[in-house]
Amino acid sequence: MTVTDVTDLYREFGDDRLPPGQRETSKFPVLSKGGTPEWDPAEWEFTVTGAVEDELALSWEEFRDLSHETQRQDFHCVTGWSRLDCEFTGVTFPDLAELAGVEDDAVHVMFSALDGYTTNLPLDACMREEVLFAWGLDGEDLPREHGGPLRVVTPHKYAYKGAKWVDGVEFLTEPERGYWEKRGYSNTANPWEEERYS
Ligand SMILES: Nc1nc2c(c(=O)[nH]1)N[C@H]1C(S)=C(S)[C@@H](COP(=O)(O)O)O[C@H]1N2
Ligand SMILES: [Mo]
Repeated sequence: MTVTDVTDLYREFGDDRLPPGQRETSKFPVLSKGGTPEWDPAEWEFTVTGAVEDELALSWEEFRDLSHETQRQDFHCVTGWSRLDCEFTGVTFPDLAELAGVEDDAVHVMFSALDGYTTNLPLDACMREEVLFAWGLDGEDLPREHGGPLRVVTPHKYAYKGAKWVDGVEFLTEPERGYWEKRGYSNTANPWEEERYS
C-alpha cells in the first residue's frame, strides 16, 4: 500500500514540526462535546450542498467506492497534545469538491456531523490534498469514538476543524462560524501561530 507522507507540511507555517506549546503523545485521547452518536450504515447519507453544480447524497457504499488514499499526517489538538505519524485513509477534499463541481461564488465551507457538531473553514483552507474524509486509521476502521465511520482531518489546523462523524459539507458564499468558533475558539486555528482562542 502506498502511503503519502504529508508530515512536512509544517514547513509552510513554521520551522518546527511540533507547533509551539504542543507536547507529543503516543496516546490518542478522545475529545467530544457529548457522547458518540449512533449510526446506521443503511440509513447514513453523506450530503454535499450549497454553491455546487451538483448536490450529492451518497450512501455509505457509494462513499466507500470513491477513489481514496492513505496519508501519514500529524494531529494537533488545541488542548496541547500532538499525535505524530497517524495514517489516515480516505477521500481528499479536492476530489470530493470536484465530484460536486464547486461554483465560482463559493468562498467558505461548513461541515456537519451526526452529533450536531459543526465547524467551518475558508474554501482555500479545504482545497488541500491533506484535508481528508477519513474512514481508516493505522490500517483499521476509524474507531467510533474518534469519529468513525467518517471524520475530517485537518493536519494544518487544530483538530477541532476536523468534524468527527461527518455527514455533510455545505459550500457557502459567505463565511459562517461553527460550534466552537461561536464559543471562543479561534476561527483560523493555525497551530504554528498558536491561534487557539479568539
Ligand atoms: N462531531 C464532532 N467532531 C469533533 C468534535 C466533536 O465534539 N464532535 N470535537 C472536536 C475536537 S474539540 C477535537 S480536539 C477533535 C478530537 O478528536 P479525537 O477525539 O479523535 O481526538 O475532534 C473534533 N471534532
Ligand atoms: Mo479540541
